[in-house]
Amino acid sequence: MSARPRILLTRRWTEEVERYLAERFDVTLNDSDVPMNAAALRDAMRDHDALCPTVTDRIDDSVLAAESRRVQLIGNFGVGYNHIDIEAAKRLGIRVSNTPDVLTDTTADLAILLLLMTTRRAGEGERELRAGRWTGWRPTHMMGQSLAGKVLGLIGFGRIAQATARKAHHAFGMRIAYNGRRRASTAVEQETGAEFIDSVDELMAVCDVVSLHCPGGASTFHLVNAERLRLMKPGAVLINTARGPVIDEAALVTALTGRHIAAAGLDVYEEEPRVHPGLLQLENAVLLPHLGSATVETRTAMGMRVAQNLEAYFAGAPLRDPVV
Ligand code: 8YV
Repeated sequence: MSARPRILLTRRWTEEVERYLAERFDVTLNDSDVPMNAAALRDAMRDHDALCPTVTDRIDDSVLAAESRRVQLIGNFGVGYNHIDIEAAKRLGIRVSNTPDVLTDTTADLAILLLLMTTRRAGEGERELRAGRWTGWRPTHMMGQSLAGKVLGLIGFGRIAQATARKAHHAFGMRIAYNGRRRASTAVEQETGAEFIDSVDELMAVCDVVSLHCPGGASTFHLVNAERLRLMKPGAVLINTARGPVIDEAALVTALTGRHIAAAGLDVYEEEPRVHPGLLQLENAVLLPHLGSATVETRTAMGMRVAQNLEAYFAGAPLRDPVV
């Protein structure tokens, strides 16, 4: 009989991490790699010591409070945990961990990719060329916007926002403004070139590009709504690598259709994997399929970070990345 803790990964992880975990735990894999429904998640809660979900799993009260629950730890694969009912976990005494740090630069790189693709109209250009519509070079062809001296405004100023600020400021000469729950230290402000603006409305109104880096969940639902989109400068750009529901997608479609703002670069959506049909029609929307942390190195590092939390927990040591 094996005394090894039983753990379940709700999706397939990189081979390296699956092998590492299999050497240390009794691992259940979801071979189909299709998201598990609530009933299957509840069953898993009864048969395992730890459950390792991703953003595609809804770990709500009904799952956490499964009858005859055995799971003691939710080892989330990802830094964001708005898909887990944290209050219910607290109430039930279930521990939750996440994977900060290891995806910071990779996700910031993707924000920069969207910043460049939107301001230089890269998606539009590629579509034109592939469709055989490119008639050749001309001085006024598909002109975008330069970045040097422009103001990048960050909503939320955690690790990923700070890394995005550093790259935009030092590599592209952008000026940086931010709004967050609290003001960063003077050292961080100096190093990232960032200036604190104490209202979201003001930040929306003064920036050339606004990039979202706040957590998801009820407190940020539709933070960027029709009124806030109207506050943006004509010709401004909106980037979202945080969580889809932070933006009212229908209102964004209206703002982009009327060209009040020049473009949006999105990696996340209100109801993934569904994308608002209005967005799909727009040349000035760059749309990626939630690829923020999707590099081999980072996805392996995220899995290893979950492994470290599992190992600590089952050794009776403090969690490396406790959420609860
Ligand atoms: C992940 C993310 O791809 O870590 C996060 O919060 O959004 C992404 O990097 C995904 O959430 C993994 O569950």
